[in-house]
Amino acid sequence: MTPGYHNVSVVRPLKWGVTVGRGEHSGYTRGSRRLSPGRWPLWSLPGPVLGYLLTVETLAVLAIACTIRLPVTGTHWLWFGLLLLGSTVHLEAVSGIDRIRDLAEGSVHLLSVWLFAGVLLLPPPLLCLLIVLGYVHSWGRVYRFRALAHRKVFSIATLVLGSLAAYWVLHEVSSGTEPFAAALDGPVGLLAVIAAGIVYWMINYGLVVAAIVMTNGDRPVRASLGPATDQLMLAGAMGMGSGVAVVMIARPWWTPLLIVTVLALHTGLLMPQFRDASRSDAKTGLFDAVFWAKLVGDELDRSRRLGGTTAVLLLDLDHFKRVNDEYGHLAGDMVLRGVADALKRAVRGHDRVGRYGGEEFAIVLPGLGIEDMASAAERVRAAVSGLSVPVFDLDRVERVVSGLTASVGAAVFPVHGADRTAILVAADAALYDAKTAGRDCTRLAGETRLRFPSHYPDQVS
Ligand code: GH3
Ligand code: MG
Ligand code: MG
Repeated sequence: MTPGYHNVSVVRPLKWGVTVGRGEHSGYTRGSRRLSPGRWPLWSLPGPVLGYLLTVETLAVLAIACTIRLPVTGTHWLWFGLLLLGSTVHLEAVSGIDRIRDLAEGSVHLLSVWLFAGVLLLPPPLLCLLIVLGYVHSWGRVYRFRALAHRKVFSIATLVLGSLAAYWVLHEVSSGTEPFAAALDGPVGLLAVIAAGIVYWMINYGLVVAAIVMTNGDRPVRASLGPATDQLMLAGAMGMGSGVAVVMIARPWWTPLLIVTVLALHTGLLMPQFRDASRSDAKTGLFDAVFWAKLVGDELDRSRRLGGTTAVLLLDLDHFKRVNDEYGHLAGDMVLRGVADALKRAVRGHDRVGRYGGEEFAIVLPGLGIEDMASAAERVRAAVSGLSVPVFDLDRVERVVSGLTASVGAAVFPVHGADRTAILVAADAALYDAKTAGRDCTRLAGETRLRFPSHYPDQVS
C-alpha cells in the first residue's frame, strides 16, 4: 500500500466515524472483536468527537426518560403496528438494493415516511420504539450488523431528538389535542406540519453534519453536507408520511396501498441511479470501458447505415506514475477526476468520454472525419496540458498539480478499420506511436503525424 492511502478520511469523506477509528479502514468490524466493549472502535475516537457523541446520546436518553410515562392507548398500538409493518415491508423490499448501493442512508431517509407519520400519530414512547426497531432492522438487513455500532446508536439518538422536537412543535400548536394528524387542519395545521418537518430535519441533519465535520477537520464543510438530492428525498418522505398519517386515521384499510406506493416510488427512484452507476466509472464519473465500447459499436453501426464517419481518440496521461509518487495516489485520483471533467468540457455534448483503464481515457466523436478529428484531438490534448487541479498531498497540504501532458492516438471509421475492434486497435497503435515519438502529442492511425511537441523540434514534420 502506498502512503497516499493512509488517510481514509479522504477516501470516504462522508462516512463519519469510519475515518477516525485507528485501523478501521473499511468502517466494518468483524466477529467477536466488536462484542468486547473494551475494543469498541468508539473509544478510539478523538476526545471532542467522543464527548459530542456521548452528549447527544445522553440528551436522547433524557428525552426518552421524560416522555416514557405518557399514556398509550389501544388505537395507538394499532397505528404503531401498521407503521412498523410499513417500515418493515419497505426495508425488506429495498434492503438488497440499498446494500448494493452502499448508501443505506438512502433507505433511512425513506424510512422517514413511517417515522414522520409516527410523529403525527403516536405518543412519544411508541414513537421512540418505532425509531429504535426501524433502525435496528435496517442495521441488520442492510449492513448485516457490520457497520460501526456507535454510528448507528448516534443516528438513533439524532432521530429520537428530531422526532420528539417535532412532536413538541405539533403538541404546542394543537394545544395537546391528539392525534395531530386529525387535530391540525387549515392553514395553521399546514404551517405546523411544515414547521415540525423542518425541526425534524434540522435536528437530525445538523447533528449528523456536525459529527462529520468534527471527524473530517481537513475537509471543507461543504463536502460534509452531502448531496442536495438526499435532502429532497427526505422532504418527500416527510410529505408522504403526513399523507400516510391522515389516511391511517380516515381509511386505515387503505394503508397497504400507501405501502405499495412508497415501494414503487423508492424502486423507481433507485433504478435510474442503478442504471447510471452500472455504466459509469466511480472514480471519474465517465462511462466505464464496457459501456463506452458499446457506445462505440452503436455509433459505428449508425455511421455504416448512413455512410458517415466516426472518430475515436485514445488518450494516456504521460508519466502519471510521477504524480502518484510525488503527491500520493489520492491526489492522483483527484487529478484523474480533473482530467475527466476537462475532457468532457473539451468535446461536444454528444461526444462520449470513457475511462478506458487506469489513466487512459477514450472518446468517440460521431460524424468527425480526419480533418475535424485532428483539431478535436489537439483540443483534447491542450485541455490536459492547460489543466490545474487542486489536490491534497501526502502531508495533507493543498497543492496544485499542473503541467500534465497526454499522448493521444486517433483513428477514423471507416478509414482505419471496418469494425470496432479494428478501429480501437488502430487508435491504440497510434497512441503507442505518440508515446514513442516523445509524448505530449497526437498521432493519427496510419502513421500520419498530427502534431509534435515544441520540445521535440527534430520530429516536427
Ligand atoms: P507513460 O504512460 O507516459 O509511459 O507513463 P505512466 O507513468 O503514465 O505509465 P503507465 O501508463 O504505464 O502507468 C500508469 C500509472 O498510472 C500507473 C499507476 O501509478 C497510475 N494509475 C493507474 N490507475 C490509477 C488510478 O486509478 N489512480 C491513481 N492515482 N493512479 C493510477
Ligand atoms: Mg500513462
Ligand atoms: Mg497507461
